[in-house]
Amino acid sequence: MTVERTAARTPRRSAGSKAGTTGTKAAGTTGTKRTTRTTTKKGSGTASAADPQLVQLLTPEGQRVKNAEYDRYVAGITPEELRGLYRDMVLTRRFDAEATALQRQGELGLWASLLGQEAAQIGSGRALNDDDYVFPTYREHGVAWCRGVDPTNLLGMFRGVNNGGWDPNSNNFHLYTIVIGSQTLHATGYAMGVAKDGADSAVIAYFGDGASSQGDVAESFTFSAVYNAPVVFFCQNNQWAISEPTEKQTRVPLYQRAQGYGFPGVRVDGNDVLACLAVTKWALERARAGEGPTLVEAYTYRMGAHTTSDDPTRYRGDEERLAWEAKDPILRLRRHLEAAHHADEGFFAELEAESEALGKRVREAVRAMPDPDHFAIFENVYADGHALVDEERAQFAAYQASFADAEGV
Ligand SMILES: Cc1ncc(C[n+]2csc(CCOP(=O)(O)OP(=O)(O)O)c2C)c(N)n1
Ligand SMILES: [Mg+2]
Repeated sequence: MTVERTAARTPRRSAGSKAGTTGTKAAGTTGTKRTTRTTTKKGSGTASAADPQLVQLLTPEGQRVKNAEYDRYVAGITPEELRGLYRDMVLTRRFDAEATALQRQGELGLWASLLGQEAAQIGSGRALNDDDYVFPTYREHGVAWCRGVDPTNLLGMFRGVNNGGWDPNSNNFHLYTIVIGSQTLHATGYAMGVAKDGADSAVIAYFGDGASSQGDVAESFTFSAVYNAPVVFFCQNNQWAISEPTEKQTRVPLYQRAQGYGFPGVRVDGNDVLACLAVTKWALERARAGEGPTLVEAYTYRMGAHTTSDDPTRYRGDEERLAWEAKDPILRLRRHLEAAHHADEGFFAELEAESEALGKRVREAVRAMPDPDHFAIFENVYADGHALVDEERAQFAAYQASFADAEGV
C-alpha cells in the first residue's frame, strides 16, 4: 500500500504546535512541497497507545504524570472535583449496563453501549461550558449525563416510543445521530452561525474512527478550517467500526488528518479522564478565542459489542480486550483517588448505593414508558403537512382497519 503526503496550505491563523499535536506549524510530517510516494507498513494507521504523541496525565496505575503543555488546564482541580469525575463515570457505566440488560429483557429494541469510553466522554463533557453546543452520535451517554439530560430520556428512541426523547435546546445537546458522520456537518454549520452571531461559545462534534472515512467528515473539516469555525472535532477512536478495525479506515494516525486541512490535531489517552478534560479544555479555548477548529482523537477501546445486535467474538480475540481492561478508565482514577487519599470507603459505598438507586429508577422508567399513538409517526415529518405523507397515513389507516375486519369475520 502507498500513501501520498501533501503539504498543508498556509493557515489563515496560526495553529498550535504543542507536543502531541500536529498543526500546520508542527514539525515532522509537514512539508512545504509535494513529496514522493512513500510506502507504509500495514496497520500504521493504528499506532499503539504507547505512541509518544499520546497525551496522558494519569497512567493506568493511577499515577499522575506531568505534562508541560496540558497540566495547566487541570492544575486547580480539587479532590472533590476528582471524586465528581469518578462518580460521573461510575454512574454512566451503571446506566449503560442497565440499558444493555433491559435490551436483553426485551424492553429496548437495541442499545449501543459506551463501556470503556467513560473517560473520553466524561472528560470532554466536563470541559464544556453551559452555552457550548454538543452534536453527538448514538453512543454519547456519558456526554448526555454531563449536559444534564436525564438518562431515562435517552432510552425512548431505543425502545421505539419516540424519535429522540429530549429537547436539544434545553441542554445544548443535539439529538442522537445515526447517519454516521452527518453531525459533523451540522456542528460546523452551527459553529459558523455562532461565529456570525459574535458569540464566544464553542461547538463540539463527536464521531468515531469509522465515521472519519465519511465524506461528510472531510467536508466539515474543510469548511470549518476555511471559515475558522469555533468547533472541536472529538473523535473517539475505539479501534472498531462494527467489525472493521481502524487500520481499515486510515494509513496515518487519525489526529494527523487535521494537518492536511490546516488545523491542529492531538491524540489523547481516551481512558484517562484528566487528560481528556485538559485537552478538550485547550481545544475549546482555541475555538472561543477565534483560533478555529481542532481535532482531538481520544484513543480508547469499545469494550463491549458495537450494539446489542452485534457479536464481537466473530471478529476479535480476547487478548485485545484483556489488554484494554488493564487500562480501564474507572479503575485508573480509583487507584489515583486511593493513593492520594482523596476518597475513603464511605465515598465508594455511597456511590454504590447511588448506582443501585439509578439502576432501579431506569428500569422503572423504561417499563412505564407509554406506547405512542400509532399515527404519531406521521405528525412530525413536515411542519405544514404533505400530500405524500397524507397518502401514507391513509394507507396505514386502511392496513390497521384490515385487522379489525379480520377479527370480525
Ligand atoms: C451513513 C451511514 N453508513 C453506515 C451506517 C451503518 N453503521 C452504523 S454504526 C457504523 C460504524 C461506526 O463506527 P465508528 O464511527 O467507529 O463509531 P462507533 O460505533 O465505533 O462508536 C456503521 C457503518 C450508518 N449508520 N450510516
Ligand atoms: Mg469506532
